[in-house]
Amino acid sequence: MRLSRYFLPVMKESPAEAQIVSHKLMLRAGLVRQQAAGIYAWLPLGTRVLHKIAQIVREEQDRAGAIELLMPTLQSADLWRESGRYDAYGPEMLRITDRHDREILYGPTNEEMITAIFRDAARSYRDLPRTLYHIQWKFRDEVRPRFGVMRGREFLMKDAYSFDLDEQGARHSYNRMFVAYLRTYARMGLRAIPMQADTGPIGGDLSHEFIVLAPTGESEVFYHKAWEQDRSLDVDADDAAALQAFVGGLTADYAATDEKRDEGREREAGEALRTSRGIEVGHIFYFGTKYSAAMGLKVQGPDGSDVVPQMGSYGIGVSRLMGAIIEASHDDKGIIWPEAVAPFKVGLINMRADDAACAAAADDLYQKLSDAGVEVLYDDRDERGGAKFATMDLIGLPWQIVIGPKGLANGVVELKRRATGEREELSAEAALAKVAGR
Ligand code: 5CA
Repeated sequence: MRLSRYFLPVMKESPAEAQIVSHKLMLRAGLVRQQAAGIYAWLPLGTRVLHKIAQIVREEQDRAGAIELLMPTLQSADLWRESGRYDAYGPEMLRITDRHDREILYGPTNEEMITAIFRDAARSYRDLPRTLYHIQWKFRDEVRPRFGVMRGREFLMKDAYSFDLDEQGARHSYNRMFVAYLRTYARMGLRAIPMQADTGPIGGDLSHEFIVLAPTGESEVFYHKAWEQDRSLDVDADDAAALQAFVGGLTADYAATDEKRDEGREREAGEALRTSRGIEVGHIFYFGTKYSAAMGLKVQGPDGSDVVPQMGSYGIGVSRLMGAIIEASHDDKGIIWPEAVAPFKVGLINMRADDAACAAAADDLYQKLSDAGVEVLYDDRDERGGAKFATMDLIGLPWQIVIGPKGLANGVVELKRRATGEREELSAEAALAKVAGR
């Protein structure tokens, strides 16, 4: 992509309305623009990152055996009356009336709808177990939307729902998601700690929040320092007993949100107890038959009698993750994208757009990078070098390649790693080979 033809409105100054660094950087780097309180437009660069985050989430859901579908954002009020949550959900639910005076709502979550879809199709125990998921916009009329996309009113969520024949099966589905979540966050360069958590309006008694530690996080959390190390996620997820033992081993180390603190376990942890603030990037729930029983979902069991499926639900804050990644990975110049979610892999800078030799060399390298399948943003604008460097550092692409007249005379370009600031001079071919990973 040529920057001269792209849409990248960056801001030099920190916008006054933003309190935390990720919100400031998302506005400055041209990722989002606020349209109303807690409602954002995703600009082209932000859209690319959002898609990459969603794709990693999708790949790990698929790997865990979950099946993707897509449910609508708008739902009928009657559906929610079946579970009894229409009145219980309160003012966070955005309620709308259509032209026929029918009550609808913008979905804050999808337990009711998926239960109805499954109920109308599932007949026997052979239709179980299944886990279905979608990646769809949600709306919650939060009292205090804040921190940009961290606590929005409209936000993108991955929500999965599992249906099992019995409690043992449901725990296996839960454990599969548990490990899939840790893998998902690790691929984005994040360490998320699973913490015992409250279930709130979703319900149930087993629940974990996945928390990324950050001083600006909204939750206060408590954990054993063992969680500060990377952990192996190498386990056979098809082997229910092995998986149960693995998750049991992980959760042997204490970690809890404020609502679920356990004095006994904190005493046990002693000196190793840590306290911090954190960002909730995911939340998983096992709630048994709460929705299946209320909504009349049942299937015929192996012995011919009716079975009410056991359910769980599993959320990831896809749009919130963008804020969390930036909180975890930035410096005073701007964002430092982990390669897996970077909007482009390489920023190519021509220092002198008015110099024919520089322009020809930069055009040539741009073509070769594109041909090699490397995602590249090419700053071909007629601007000062200093402004180009500042923009590239601000938007945080993992690699920068700089072409200038002096280097060109010596047959070299400059390759810079954004994360470390490390620079080297090498031939254009060598730079191409290095960023293309061959
Ligand atoms: N139905 C369940 C799981 S599918 C559910 O809705 N869980 S939740 O309420 O915990 O939301 C799941 C995730 O969405 C949260 O962990 C959080 O990462 C994200 N999330 C929730 N509210 C917001 C919000 N207002 N803005 C941005 N992300 C949010």
